[in-house]
Amino acid sequence: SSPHLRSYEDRAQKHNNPAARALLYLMAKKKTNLSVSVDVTRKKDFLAIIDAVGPYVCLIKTHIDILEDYDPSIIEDLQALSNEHEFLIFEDRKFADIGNTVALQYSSGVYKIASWAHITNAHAVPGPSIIAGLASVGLPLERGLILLAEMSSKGALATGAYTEDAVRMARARRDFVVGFIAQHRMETIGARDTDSVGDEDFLILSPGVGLDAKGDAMGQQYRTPAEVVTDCGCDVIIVGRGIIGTGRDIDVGEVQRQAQRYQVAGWEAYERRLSR
Ligand code: 5FU
Repeated sequence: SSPHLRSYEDRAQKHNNPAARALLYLMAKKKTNLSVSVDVTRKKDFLAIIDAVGPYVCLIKTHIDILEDYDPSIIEDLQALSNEHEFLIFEDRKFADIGNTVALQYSSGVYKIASWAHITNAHAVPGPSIIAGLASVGLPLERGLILLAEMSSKGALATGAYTEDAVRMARARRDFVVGFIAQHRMETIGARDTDSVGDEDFLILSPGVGLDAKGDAMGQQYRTPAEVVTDCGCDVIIVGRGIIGTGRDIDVGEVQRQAQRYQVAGWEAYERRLSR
């Protein structure tokens, strides 16, 4: 049956990729399908938010390059919080170049993403070579890759045949590609032969989730956890401003309350989906 009708626990036991297995295991253990997107520019806020939401999330999503006061000690602090609160780390890097270049961007430079991010993501636009390039770095480190099959923003070009081709690219590299950024499940997409799909288990990570707002002034579009998880069968809800707010000053107590609220909403939506 389609993976979204099975429990996270069951899927954890059967998944072949270590990062996906660890994520599904944590989701079941902590009863959370929430990923918080920590889109702030100051180290102090970044770490305070992660410490506050840590107990409620399975995955912390970062844009490491927006930190203004980045230094390598931030990664050590992030890893300590990841161990303390038990969450994985997803750098939302959206790689989009030829294989050789993305391998360098992933392994090297200022951020050395592969050394600390359990999961990262890539656009499908360069074709299969982008997966080969990232896999050359990530597979030996037991990392997982998410492909962007759809986007949450208004007018996104990743639709139709593009989305289908992204799914085909992923199917050819199931050792490393563990899922999609998407708004729906992808199993029903494209030509499928029973052999290749039998044990296919792609995680669907969905950004564009909010309980209060419907969108922002720059084309973001929000759906509720119930729409995303129960109705559309997605596995992980990614929430940024719905939890961390939109102001410059961070209210850590409020951030924690919102994280708890989204955790409950996401988990209830998952339980409803399984009981259908
Ligand atoms: F791939 C995508 C996408 O399609 N939509 C997104 O919003 C990624 N995102 C990211 O999720 C985006 O870069 C933000 O980091 C986050 C959503 O933040 P929000 O504050 O919940 O809108």
